[in-house]
Order: sequence, then structure tokens, then C-alpha cells
Amino acid sequence: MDTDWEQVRSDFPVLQQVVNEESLVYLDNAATSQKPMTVLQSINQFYLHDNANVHRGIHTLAQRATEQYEAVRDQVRQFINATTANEIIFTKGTTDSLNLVASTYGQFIQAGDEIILTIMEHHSNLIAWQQLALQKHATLKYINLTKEQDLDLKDAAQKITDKTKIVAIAHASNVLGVVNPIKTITKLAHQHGAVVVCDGAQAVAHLPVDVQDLDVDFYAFSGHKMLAPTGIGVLYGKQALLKKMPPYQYGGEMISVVNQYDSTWAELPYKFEAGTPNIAGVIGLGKAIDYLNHIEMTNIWRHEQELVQYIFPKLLADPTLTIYGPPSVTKHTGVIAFNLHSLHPHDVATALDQDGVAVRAGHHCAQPLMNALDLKATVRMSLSFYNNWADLDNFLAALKDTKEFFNHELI
Ligand code: C6P
Repeated sequence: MDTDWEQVRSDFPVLQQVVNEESLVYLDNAATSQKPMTVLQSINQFYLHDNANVHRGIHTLAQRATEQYEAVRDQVRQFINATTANEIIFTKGTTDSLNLVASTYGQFIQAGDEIILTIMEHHSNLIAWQQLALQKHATLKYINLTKEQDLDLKDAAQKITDKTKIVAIAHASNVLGVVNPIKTITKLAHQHGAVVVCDGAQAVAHLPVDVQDLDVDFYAFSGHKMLAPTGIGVLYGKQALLKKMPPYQYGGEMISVVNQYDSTWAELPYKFEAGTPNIAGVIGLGKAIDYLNHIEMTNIWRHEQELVQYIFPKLLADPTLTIYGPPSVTKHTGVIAFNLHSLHPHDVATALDQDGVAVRAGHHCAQPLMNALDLKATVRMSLSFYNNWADLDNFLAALKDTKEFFNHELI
């Protein structure tokens, strides 16, 4: 497909602004993505014309709201190729989705069982399992990195055993920029009877995701990282597993019958959607999926890879920078974490911001990974398909300015 990427960029109003007297260069897409006009309009449209609660009313507005809400569930199903819309649970985001699985599927964990994580997990896919392991007297083990800072598959093969009940792994790292070999891990986990919980937060807006092909048991992601609003996310779960799991929260719409002293639960997916959901968020998510589908995910991945191929070798060749993650351009997503000489990452990010460049600095909610790399923090630039070559050149120029500003003999 021949995409007009400048036209695409013009669909994102927030990008058309000046920050600190420079054109905004938004390279903090791993933290959250910007939103195209169609998503913003859909939210307005909902509140201006259709606002009503879902699944409750029989009046026209309630029916319109319910139809739109349920249509998005099926859109999500298609987007990730789930078998049925019953496997799509709307949540607040990746964190909420992962906590849902840990709190409910986690009830099947017993003392002595093993839960396997990778050392690169975001806190969302780490603390929930750590706390479950503590409560259940289960054992937590981490798959380490290779010397190249990629996932160590030999270590994975040693650590995933018949004692393993859960393998929780990021599809793509929010620091190292690697895409993990989920199919390989899933095959290994299933050979040992374990389920795989995949954190798709950093993957779903960047590459095509097919949950049946990956054969993951659960897949979690956030709307706000894929052009939709904050406060909406998705948990995909295989139907057979979701059916046997207890509810996550109790309240309206997740019930079948409520008696004074006991209750029964609604069918999937409603068993996991207690209370009034984020209806406008779901509608925005639907428009975001329309937008991504229109460009096509394979095309998005290809374009982002072209941007990476332009910037990554330049950063790698700069002796003043330390780059984290595998030093191979073909192994990198648009997430590139680095440090500039011995400067504090917050200082670097502040200096870049003076040139209108938005990046993130810190531990990126991955403290165990930082410890494993013997680091406190890094700077991180992260791309989206709406970034252009000028953004990358402006980023390089801002990096040069930063070195001059700190006068560190870095140039
Ligand atoms: N990472 C980042 O700047 P929420 O906050 O629930 O939408 O997503 C949590 C999450 C889970 N897994 C991964 C791999 C993530 O990257 C994130 C969010 C952002 O890296 C904010 S900390």
C-alpha cells in the first residue's frame, strides 16, 4: 500500500504545535500515543448525540450506545484475531488486565507452583505476580538476558518446567526495544502445561497481532498506546480459561441472579465487566482500530522499521552514547533507550525538551531490569508511524545541542 505519511501526520492535531519555540518532536510514544482527529471526534459525537448507559436501558439512546459498544468488541476480536467476542474483556488498560488475570486465574496457584517472568517485565507484569507468589507461597523465577540484552532462550528452556503454572512475558519491551519470540515461549510453556500471559502494551500499535497464531492464553493491552483515549484497555483470554475463572470485581451487570446470601454470574464477557464501563473510551478505541486498519498493521511495522533503520545506526555509531537492547538494527522496535556519557538522563531529557523534543527519562517502570543492567535510569526515545524523517533529524540536532549545552567534550 502506498501511504501518504505526511497526510497521516496531519491527522494528529497535537503534533502541529510549537514547544519551546521549536516544532514539537514527539518521541514519547511508548508512554502514550497521540490521537487522530477521527478518534477525538468520535468521543465528542458520543457525548453530543448518543450518551446513555449500555446494556441497561431500552430507550433509543441506550440502544445506540449499546450497539456501538458491542460493535467495538467485535472489532477488537477481528483486530487481534480472537475466536469469539466473548474472549474480549474491556478493562481500564494493560495494568488492569494483568491484575485481573493475577487475581482470578491466580486463585488456581498453589504452594510450590512456579511462576516464570522475564527480567525485562514492566512493573505491571511483575508486581501482580510477585504479590501472588508471596500470598500463595509459590516460587517466582526470572528468565535472564543474553550478553546482547536479548531474551535468553536457553535460560527459558531451563526455567520452564513441569512445576511452571504461569509464564508472564512482554510481547515487546518498553526499554530494550526487543520483540520477544512469543510463539517459541508459548510452545515451551504448553509442553509443560503452563499458561502464557502476554503483555502486549508495546506491541499492539506497532505490529500485527494474531492471538490464535501466537497461541497465548491471555493477551493484555492499553487503548492509549494505540491512538485511543486513556482509561480503556483489553484483556483477551481463551474462552475455556475465562469460563472457569472467578469474577474480578462485583457489582452491576456482571451478575445472573443476586439473592440475599449468594449470587450467580453473567456469561462471558460480562462476568468480568462490573459497573458502568468507559463507553466513550470503547468508542474511541473502535475509531483508533479503524484508523490502524486503514493504514494496515504490516505497513505500520514496515514504516517504523524504516525509521529505525535510519536513526539506530547513527545512535549506535556515536561514541558518547550507550545504547541498550540488542545492537542489531533488525532486532529493534522504535523504542531506543540510551545514556549520554555520564549525564543524568533527566538532564538530557530536560535539555532535549528545550529544543521541543519529547522523550522519557527514568527507570521506565522496569526497576528489576535497571538493576540487572546495573543502571538507575536511561533516556528513551520511542517512535510511532506518524513520526517523520524531519523528527529524527531534529532529534539528532537536539542531541548535539544537548552535548554543547553541557560542554562535556562530548562532540
Ligand atoms: N509503559 C512507558 O512509558 P498502562 O499504564 O496500564 O497503560 O500500561 C502499563 C504497561 C505495561 N506493560 C508495558 C510493557 C508497558 O510499557 C506499560 C506502560 C509506559 O513505558 C508507561 S509506564
